Amino acid sequence: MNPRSSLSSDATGTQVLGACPHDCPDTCSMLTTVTNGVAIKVQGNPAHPHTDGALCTKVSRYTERTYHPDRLLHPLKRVGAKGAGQFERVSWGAALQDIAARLQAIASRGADAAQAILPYSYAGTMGLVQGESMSARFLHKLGASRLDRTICSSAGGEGLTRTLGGKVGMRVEFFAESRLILIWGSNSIASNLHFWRYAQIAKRNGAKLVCIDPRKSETADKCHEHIALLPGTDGALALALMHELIAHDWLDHGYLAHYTLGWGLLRERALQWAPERAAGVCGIAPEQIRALARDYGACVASGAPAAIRMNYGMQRVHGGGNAVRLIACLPALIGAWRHRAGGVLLSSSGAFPVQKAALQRPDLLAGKTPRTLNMSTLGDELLRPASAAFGPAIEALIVYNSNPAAIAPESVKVVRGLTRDDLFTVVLEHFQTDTADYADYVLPATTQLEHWDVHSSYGHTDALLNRPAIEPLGEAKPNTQIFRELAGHMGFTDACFADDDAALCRMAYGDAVDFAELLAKGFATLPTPEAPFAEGKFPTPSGKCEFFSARLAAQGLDGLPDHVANHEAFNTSTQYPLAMISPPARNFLNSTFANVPSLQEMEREPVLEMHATDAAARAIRSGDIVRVFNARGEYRCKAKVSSRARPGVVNGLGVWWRKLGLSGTNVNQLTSQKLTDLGGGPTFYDCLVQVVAD
Ligand SMILES: Nc1nc2c(c(=O)[nH]1)N[C@H]1C(S)=C(S)[C@@H](COP(=O)(O)OP(=O)(O)OC[C@H]3O[C@@H](n4cnc5c(=O)[nH]c(N)nc54)[C@H](O)[C@@H]3O)O[C@H]1N2
Ligand SMILES: Nc1nc2c(c(=O)[nH]1)N[C@H]1C(S)=C(S)[C@@H](COP(=O)(O)OP(=O)(O)OC[C@H]3O[C@@H](n4cnc5c(=O)[nH]c(N)nc54)[C@H](O)[C@@H]3O)O[C@H]1N2
Ligand SMILES: [Mo]
Repeated sequence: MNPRSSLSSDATGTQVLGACPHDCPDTCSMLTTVTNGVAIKVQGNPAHPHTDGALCTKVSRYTERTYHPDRLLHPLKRVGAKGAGQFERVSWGAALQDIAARLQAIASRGADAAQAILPYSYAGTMGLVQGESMSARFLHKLGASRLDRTICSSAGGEGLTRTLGGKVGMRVEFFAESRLILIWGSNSIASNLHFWRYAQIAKRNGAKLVCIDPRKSETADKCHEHIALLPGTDGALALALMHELIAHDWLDHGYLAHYTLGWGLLRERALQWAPERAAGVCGIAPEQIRALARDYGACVASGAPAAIRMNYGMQRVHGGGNAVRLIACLPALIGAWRHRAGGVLLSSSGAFPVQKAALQRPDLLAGKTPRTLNMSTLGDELLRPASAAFGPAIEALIVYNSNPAAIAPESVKVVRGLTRDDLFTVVLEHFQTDTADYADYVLPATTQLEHWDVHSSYGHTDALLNRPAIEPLGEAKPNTQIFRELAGHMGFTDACFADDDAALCRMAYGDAVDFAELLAKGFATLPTPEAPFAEGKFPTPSGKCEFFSARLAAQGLDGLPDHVANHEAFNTSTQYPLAMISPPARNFLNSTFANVPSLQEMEREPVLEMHATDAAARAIRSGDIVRVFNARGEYRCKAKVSSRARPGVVNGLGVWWRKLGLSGTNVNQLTSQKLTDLGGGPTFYDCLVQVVAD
């Protein structure tokens, strides 16, 4: 394949077709302009309907990030103490030889000994090839511990799957035709901009937009209504909405009878949730609940399509899985699915025919069944001693596409684990992140402008291809190549370790997507139905929308969804009387871009948004340095007295690199490793704190 098959070439340069690699529902089609081998500009592809020629502010700085003076360009070996960040340059050969020898020494101790090696990766790139392909083959062959990749979406994913049957829902473009849009736990303007474009078309055509979010976000500013509920109370709100729909008979009885399972049971439960009861739990006025139910219920009589855009913000709490189940039930009550512009969308990723086994080759396990560890409890896992139940203590950690020191909960324990002198840590990175500071070896990886990849999306239903636009910088190599060469040093001779990236790109979808189309256009639209559940046909075991899940009941769990209170439920009379949420800062992507000067300038510094009454009660003014603390740790940052915060809730916008913060910490110094009700997810937004002036 010719990498730089040019769209157009003229005096200003060649344009190369690519895909934005970041963890975002939008998965934009990207054009990179290259002059004399240098990428001078990235822009949104005007030919891709969802991207519509526009990138977000942060990704429009992708060349600034790629050519950042701090880019890692050579392999590095630790020479100072763990975490001191002192390294010396070494050759690739020496680094890989030594890493292979260290891993071999662990693996050769016995049958299951390689379980002492743990990979840690997430979606630094969402690419199917630079994500889990060659890396997974390597780890399978090695017999390393497996990683349960729960850090973002597993509670919601499980809730959605138990109710609708998969990570499926409305097609995003049809939100433009909706008449009522509930934006639920999503700051779309910051984190799903290309959905927001469709919502704005609907708004201009007279649709009503309602934002359900504890924070008065940039998106809440632009909606007609904002319901500022307490974090982790969405399930109670959804139940009270059902209560009102039932009480006023704003129901599509035909839809309920034909296409749902367990209505009688759900009805009984919802009738226990009068608006007054839910309002007490949610910290809002009962009238707000009644008004929302009226708007939603009115769509039954009028036939107007009502749509819900959930995002993962609302499932980072104890009851996140159940809350998603309850919200995913709502469209069936009013028959919203009958219309292509009605229903719900949390994730569209289930629509993609990814050939996971071909990419990842689980057959290389050859009968081995290594344990699986949850990435959301990394701190505990790193500190756990060997035992019969756990198996060997973790002795080696291989990190790629992730920055766990910054993004994993309860960083005090994560950092204590990473500091262990008897832990051997390898980090594949673009930059010397907080995590890379604790590495024994840091290996320079290529960026999206320097490698091949294929992408799916969790916000639309187009597959994308990324071509390399420029040669790798310095000695950087794609993740795939690093694992390929490491396999060689380990003496792994299976033919699949010789597959090149072009071959992996073709394998990602096999025959299910026309690869020639991907090569020519950069994207290919999947053939998905316009109104997927207009006549039921849910991909659940029963084929119906499952209010009652026999599969969950069989696991001994509640077959019906319910409101599940936070682990750290809001209570003003406790030692930690404020609930802290830590949603993304608009110009960062998780911890990525936190070191890019032009974006840092926009976000300025880590802040904690506080409501005026909470600030006044503590004699805190905007600009004061505050200590935010709980039993797990302490974090210092600047207070910002702001109407974006509701009383009782403080917003610590994330995720900053620890070393760029005031005392070398960030918000995850305070978050806990407690897990969600379903899916074993993290509970970043279920976190009580106290705040005092420093
Ligand atoms: N600019 C930017 N875009 C991003 C990201 C980023 O870091 N920056 N992250 C990407 C990633 S990894 C993901 S997973 C996606 C989705 O990312 P999400 O983290 O879901 O981000 P948002 O869509 O902004 O939704 C977060 C919103 O949920 C609100 N929220 C917090 N707790 C609750 C709650 O209990 N109930 C309700 N109803 N709302 C709550 C927050 O105040 C916030 O406004 O976005 C991606 N896009
Ligand atoms: N307090 C709090 N914590 C959170 C969240 C929150 O809202 N609040 N959000 C959570 C969520 S939703 C998520 S998804 C996680 C995200 O956590 P992570 O997946 O760790 O995401 P990032 O922090 O963006 O770190 C990704 C790293 O991958 C690197 N990278 C990118 N591309 C490549 C590549 O091709 N090769 C290699 N080797 N490296 C690459 C980047 O340089 C970057 O340092 O964070 C979670 N943590
Ligand atoms: Mo995420």
